[in-house]
Amino acid sequence: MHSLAKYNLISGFLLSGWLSLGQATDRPNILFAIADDWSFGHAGAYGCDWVRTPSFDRLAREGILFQRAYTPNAKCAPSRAIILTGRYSWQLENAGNHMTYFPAKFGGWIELLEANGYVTGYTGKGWGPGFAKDVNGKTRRITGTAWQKKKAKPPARAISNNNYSANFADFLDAAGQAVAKPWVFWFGTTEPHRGYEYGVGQRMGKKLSDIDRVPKYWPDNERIRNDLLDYSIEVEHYDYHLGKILEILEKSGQLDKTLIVATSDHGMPFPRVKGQAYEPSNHVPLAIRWPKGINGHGRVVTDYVNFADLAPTFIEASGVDKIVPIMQPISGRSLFDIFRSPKSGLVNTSRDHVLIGKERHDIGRPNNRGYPIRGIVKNDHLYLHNFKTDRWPSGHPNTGYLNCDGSPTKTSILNQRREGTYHFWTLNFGKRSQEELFDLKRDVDCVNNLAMSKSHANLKKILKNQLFAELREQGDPRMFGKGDVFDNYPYSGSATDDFYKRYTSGEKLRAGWVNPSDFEKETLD
Ligand SMILES: [Ca+2]
Repeated sequence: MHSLAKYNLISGFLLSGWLSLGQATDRPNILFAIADDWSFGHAGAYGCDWVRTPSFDRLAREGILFQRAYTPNAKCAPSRAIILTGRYSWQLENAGNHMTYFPAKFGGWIELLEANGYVTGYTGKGWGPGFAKDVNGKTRRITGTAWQKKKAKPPARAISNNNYSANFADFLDAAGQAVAKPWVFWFGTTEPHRGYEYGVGQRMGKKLSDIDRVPKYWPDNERIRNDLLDYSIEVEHYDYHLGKILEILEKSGQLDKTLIVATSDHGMPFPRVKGQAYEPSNHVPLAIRWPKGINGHGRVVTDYVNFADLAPTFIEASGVDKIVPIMQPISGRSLFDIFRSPKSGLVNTSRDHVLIGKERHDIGRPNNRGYPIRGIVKNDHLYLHNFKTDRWPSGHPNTGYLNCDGSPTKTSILNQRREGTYHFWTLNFGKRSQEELFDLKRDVDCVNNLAMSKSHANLKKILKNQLFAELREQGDPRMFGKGDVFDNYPYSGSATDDFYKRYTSGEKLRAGWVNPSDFEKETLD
């Protein structure tokens, strides 16, 4: 369906569902399980051996596994804002940025469901980093009421002591007091976000040789393989608590009347993945279990779906038919067509592409600027348009490439350049040409740019035209010469505002997510 048409369709009233969910007693509970920085493919259900995810695999086996689910924006705050509002990040004003102020006018589906009789709660990480306040300046409960009291000794240093599943149990007990009310719970781990305990993967019995392949954009060495194993331990921590939560639901008899969505906000916190717009950046794991609402089980679906589709799905499941005045018009499409179909593979031929993009993530470029990109993934090709090619894609070298979390992998690549080997540094941190085109079937790592290939000229033109036409329909300021608005929104972190100017004029500033050695002393170009 044309995006403008679906915009109108969902703006005031949602289509009534295939299921008869009109009565309050039919309304499912909703569990939204979101890891922080977990990449597509790193789950048993996707054929991965070195990251063990039995709980996620169970959801896939008893529900639907999605092979082509994407976040339109691969950074925590904008990705989560898309999930909450059903709008693309370029339709969310300052909420399209990272470390920002969430405009009060963009209500989310959890607030909508709460206003319509749901009990809502979350544990761990909800939306952020940034501030979300209502029109009166009061902090919004944008992912519900916080349940954070229960703590547990973490299995490794740098893993949170939040006992996520125990906090869910507390929530469920309290929700049980609210007789006959359905609930929404946002289970958001801070794993596998960095930092990691170096070497914990090997300490827990994994081997460097367990990793089947290292992507072509990183060197393959011991340090990086350790970094990958340490990441896997953190993914497994998310999966462990997901499993505990499924047990709690099963014991309470609520498992089958709960719509469960398990995913991650974007790809892993490694160079060229998180914060960028390549295939591994935006492609996310997604499994959905809901026996009462999904036709069949164990289905593997290859339709292109994206995070803007989640809000309308949850709203349709809840039976709420009016999103105004809480929410603004939704751009995504409810997944109910996929739920009700018995098919695996491609279910709906009109779900043939997704749009991705980004504006300002993090800090540290001159004049608080971001790195704007828009892109489209269609038929296993990715077209990217970089709007400001004079800027540094992963952040300015002199301020530590602040859109890339500090890590053994990052240090390894930065040190290679300092020792005279530029190949990996160029791929991960170097400037880019305006257009990039990748054949994802042959080049999932996106290292072979086909944008200048004559035989791909026509395909590039078609993808660019479709991308820009849809963005114009969606009102993207970047399409109307007004994209710099994203660089001018205030930062929510005043301590690091105007970082570049202050740091380069000698002020002692800290940015805890990078290493001191990430800051280049010399001027690079
Ligand atoms: Ca994240």
